[in-house]
Amino acid sequence: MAGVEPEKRSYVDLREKLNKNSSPNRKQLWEDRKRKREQSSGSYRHHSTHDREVELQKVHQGIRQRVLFDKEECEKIEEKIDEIVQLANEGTYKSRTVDRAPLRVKYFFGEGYTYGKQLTERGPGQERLFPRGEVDEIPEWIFELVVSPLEKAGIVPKGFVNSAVINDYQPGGCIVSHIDPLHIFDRPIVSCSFFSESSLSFGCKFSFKPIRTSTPVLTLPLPRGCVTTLSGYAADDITHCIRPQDVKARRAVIIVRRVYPDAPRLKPLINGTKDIQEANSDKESDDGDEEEEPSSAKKKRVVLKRNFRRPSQEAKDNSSIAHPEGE
Ligand SMILES: O=C(O)CCC(=O)C(=O)O
Repeated sequence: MAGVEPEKRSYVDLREKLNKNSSPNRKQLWEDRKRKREQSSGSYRHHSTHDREVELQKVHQGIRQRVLFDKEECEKIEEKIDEIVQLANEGTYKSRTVDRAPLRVKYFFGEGYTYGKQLTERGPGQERLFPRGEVDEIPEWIFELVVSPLEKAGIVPKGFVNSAVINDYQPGGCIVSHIDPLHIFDRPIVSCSFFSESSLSFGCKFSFKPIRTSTPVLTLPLPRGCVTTLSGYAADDITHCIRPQDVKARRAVIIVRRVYPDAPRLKPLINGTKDIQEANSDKESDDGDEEEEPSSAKKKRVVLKRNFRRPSQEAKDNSSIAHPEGE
């Protein structure tokens, strides 16, 4: 069973899985997983107790947890997070670095990508990295205070991390159910929790207005200073989320990941044109569970959608670009 495990936990098994996951045929893997998810029809209500237990076991097998940062280390990292918040409020960062929603702000470093309602063609497999240089570099302190301890503990191989995201949640903030895009991010997905305890829920459906969540398959405590890694079934075959009721006080997470070198990327704007064409268009068509990302302002989404519209689609689709909340 997953839970916070003792200090000296070995991560060797994760690295083995990691090697398996770097095989070139990720598209095939994605399609197989999609088929499996469709077979189980996404409804946990109709599963037998046995099915639920089997699934729960598979989720637990893909989770490792360990309290890696002590109180002093947490305080130091939390001060640095506060500095990031201040720099963002002063307008220091590139626009793609900061993504604001009402009770949650995301800061992307190293790499950023289109997701949720920023996408014209919505759904898993459609996510694209922003052109190189459109988000700020990973701050040095993240390497020193977070990545280096993770490497020393054997949680990630040296040089693995090329992307860091900080989510800063206010009470009631959330991240809707999603799977971190398989065509963009290697496994494991590593997250480090700060400021206060929260919980990560698996296999939970969101509905909106008012926001509601179904009963999760698993709700995993995330204490302050705890590192959680997701791989295998827990990362690839079941969605995870942070429910609003599980953020009772300000909480932040630093998610460190490896972006594949060949992950599909948007081309930079040329001559100020608003159309962004996609690089690696042969990598489209992956599919899977949906990320149901609620967004801060519909207005902002509309602008983004226009920006990501491809010329071929512009001709086909002149209809409304607003989508209902919550997919
Ligand atoms: O807040 C967390 O611990 C998880 C966040 C997450 O899954 C994400 O931002 O993709």
